[in-house]
Amino acid sequence: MAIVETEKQGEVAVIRMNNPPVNALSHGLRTGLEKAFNEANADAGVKAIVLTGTGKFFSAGADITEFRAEMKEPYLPQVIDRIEASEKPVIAAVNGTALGGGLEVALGCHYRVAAKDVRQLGLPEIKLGIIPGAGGTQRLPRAIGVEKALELITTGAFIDAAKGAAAGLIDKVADGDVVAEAVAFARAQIGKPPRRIGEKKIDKAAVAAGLFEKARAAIARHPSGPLAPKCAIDAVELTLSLPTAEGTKREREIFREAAASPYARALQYAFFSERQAANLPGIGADTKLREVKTVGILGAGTMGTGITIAFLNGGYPVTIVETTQEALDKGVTRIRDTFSANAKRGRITEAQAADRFAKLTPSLNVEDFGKADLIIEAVFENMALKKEIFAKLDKIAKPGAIIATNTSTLDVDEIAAVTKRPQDVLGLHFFSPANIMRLLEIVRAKKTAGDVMATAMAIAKRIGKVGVQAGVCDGFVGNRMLAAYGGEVQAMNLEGAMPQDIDGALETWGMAMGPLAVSDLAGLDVGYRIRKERKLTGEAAQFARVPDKIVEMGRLGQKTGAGYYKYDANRKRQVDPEIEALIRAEAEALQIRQRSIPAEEIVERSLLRLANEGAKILEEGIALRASDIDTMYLNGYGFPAWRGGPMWQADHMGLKKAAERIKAYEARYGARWKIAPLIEKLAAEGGSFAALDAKKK
Ligand code: 3H9
Repeated sequence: MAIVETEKQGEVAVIRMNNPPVNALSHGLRTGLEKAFNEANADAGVKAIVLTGTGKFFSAGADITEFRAEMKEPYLPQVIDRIEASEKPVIAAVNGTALGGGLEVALGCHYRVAAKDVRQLGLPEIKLGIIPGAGGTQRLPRAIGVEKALELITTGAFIDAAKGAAAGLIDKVADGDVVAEAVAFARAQIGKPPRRIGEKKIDKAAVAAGLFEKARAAIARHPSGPLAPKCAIDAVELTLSLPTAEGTKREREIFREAAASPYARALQYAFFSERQAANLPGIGADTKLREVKTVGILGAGTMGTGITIAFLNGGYPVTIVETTQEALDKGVTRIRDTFSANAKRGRITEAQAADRFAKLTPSLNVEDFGKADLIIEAVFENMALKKEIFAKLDKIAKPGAIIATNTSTLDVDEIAAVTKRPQDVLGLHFFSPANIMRLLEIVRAKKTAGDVMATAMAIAKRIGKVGVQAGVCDGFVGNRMLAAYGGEVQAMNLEGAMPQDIDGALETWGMAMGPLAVSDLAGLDVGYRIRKERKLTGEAAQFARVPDKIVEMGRLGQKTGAGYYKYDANRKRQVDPEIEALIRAEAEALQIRQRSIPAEEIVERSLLRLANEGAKILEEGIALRASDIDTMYLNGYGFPAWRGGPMWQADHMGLKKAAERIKAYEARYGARWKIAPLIEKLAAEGGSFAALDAKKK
């Protein structure tokens, strides 16, 4: 089938877009559409036009891969203006997802008939650091009202066909064949003047006073960064003063400004990186996945219950096993409470909550895992215990079952080695709270089979996680980098940057939460226990002094009302002079002269320690790509997507400069700043992590 095809059904021309996988509005598709509309408009036998897509997609919008180069004519706004200008009625038969430019095309049509099961209608450009650039900011407010449009455009949220109809975006929801119903709709419009959204006047009186001021005040820490949300609000506001043609022209200029920003490039890099992470070398689309219908989870603590909820949300029946009735009951109650809270907040319906909870089987008998296709061990971090469990699971699990450990630190090879089927064993490292955090580190042990990795990747997608492969080493990818960064944070503490200085600098830069505030949230006792087991020496022991003392003061973080900060009843953090005094005293004992560290240095040292460790991880083959590392940091560590990730940041500083800065810190601080040979090599060659990744494709 050609990229655009026209089929005549009597007096109605049905134009179909066919550009798999998502009907992105590439140059080819735009050219095809322009031609098809010109022909249909010129054909005296055609009295009305229906525009539709193929498969599950009407169109997912502009082809994002084309943003990297200069756009070629016909531009999308031109194509849409021509569609809207048509003298013959044009009806969009929205057969599936219509996003961004795809929805803008539908808004250029005179009417929209949508299939009942369409769930993704929206203008998500903001998530790519841009704004709708083909009239969306001008036509959507005219279609559904300024306030609702502003909300959809600044959040990038999707609505379904029913909500679209209620808002006035969709004229008819089709119960049956959407194209047939759109053709019937078109026939009824023949001879009537077209109804163009672009000609509609905005009812200014219906716009709440102060709407735009309020919107501007609400975007201070927007996930798309500082520019696109502001641009989006400015563009929508134009509808109050300009007619569509002029508003669209201005929208285009604002679109270009946002598109040229580093934030847009970072967000688009994040979009493609996330999808690239699912591609595992040597594992193609032809790899047969293992069938996973039922899941067993061992351990009903915080991790076990979080993981259970994630699988129940993904539609899997789960058997959860604990050793005591009390622990099991506690876990089951937590799961039930989470579903009811989600239902109360309107995130799921009561029926969905009941249905998901009904798929849970609590048990005290590990033998019940005999029927499970996937078993995940989520007990506490202790190698001897995990080995004992895996030896037992080896006897219980059916042949071909996948057996996973949720360890965040332990050697998965060593765990796999106690079984007679190491090829079926891998790490599935969820992040707490496991039902919410998107990252899933999929740890490939030496003997893990390819089909087990591919199956884990597919399962990650089904349960709404971003799966990224990691190899076996202490802390895998994410936590190993975090350890380096955490060490630097402690060093800066001792050097004179107080917790509020460090968290403040990094939060102003864009991190969701500074590292010390995160530690307080997670609980300081976890790290304390790990440090005590490891019997640290040298610099690591120095860096442990402040956090260890804080724990020994009984300050375990938010849960005890105090950690690096004090917390009030609403868990709002406050600077604590007692902690400042403790840090000063420790620095004095270590004979470290304190100074005030500028915010730029705090940010630079944090980022470069992350990237330097990331480069070592990449060179060792523990991570497959630099973009995989960034995907982990964006989805598991609160790194702002509009900043791309630590590896992206090093690339954009320029690896030559990054190498110089790392060496300068090495000269000042010694071995912990030893430069990663990969950075040194790439810097010397004028290379980048991005170029290195591209070679691997
Ligand atoms: C825009 O429209 C600007 C206009 O206002 C103005 C212009 C002037 N382009 O996610 P998936 C690829 S901006 C190119 O795995 P799903 C994707 O990379 C755009 N490629 O599937 C992947 O490739 P691969 C506004 C795209 O079913 C494959 O398609 N639109 C695009 O889980 C499958 O994707 C958006 O922001 C694209 N637009 O989810 C929508 N979209 O297989 C962005 C996808 O090689 N897209 N690809 O890895 C999405 O949100 C999801 O892809 C979607 C499907 C929900 C559509």
